[in-house]
Amino acid sequence: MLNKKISELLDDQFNKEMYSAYLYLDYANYYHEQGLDGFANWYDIQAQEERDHAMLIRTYLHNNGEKLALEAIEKPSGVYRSIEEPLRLALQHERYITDQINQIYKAADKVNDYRSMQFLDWFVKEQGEEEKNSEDLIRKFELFGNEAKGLYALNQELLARRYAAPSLVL
Ligand code: OFO
Repeated sequence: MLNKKISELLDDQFNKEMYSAYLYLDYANYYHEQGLDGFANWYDIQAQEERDHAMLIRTYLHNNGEKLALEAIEKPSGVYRSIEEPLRLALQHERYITDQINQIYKAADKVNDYRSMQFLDWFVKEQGEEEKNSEDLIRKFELFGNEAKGLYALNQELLARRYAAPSLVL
């Protein structure tokens, strides 16, 4: 059994990870519509990773005898004003998720829930990587994305991304 508050926060985080997957699928759909299959591939894989994160939380809750309540997943906007906009929104979103993970970590520390803190260590590191990836992508877009050849090359680079299962196994 976990502390009730920690269990609730993790349950809520499951929903946020599923929303992240939904959000990134929305970006992927947008890029498909724009003919940018590399950008779409990048966010399709991103969405899959977010779903993995949700499933890790689910497994952790189950392994600790906790129930998981499935709540409705918020609807992403589906409307973007420029090719660059989802990239910037993704960074904002990752920073928000980092803050949420940090808050659960802090709450776990408060109730001496070292097990959950150890579980969350992986997510803390992962968020650092995801923020960096989002920042790098914005930087590359600023450098190359505003002219056709550069955008084509960047799209090709993103097309080469392959899915890798999470390094955390529970
Ligand atoms: Fe779930 O990894 Fe970022 O948001």
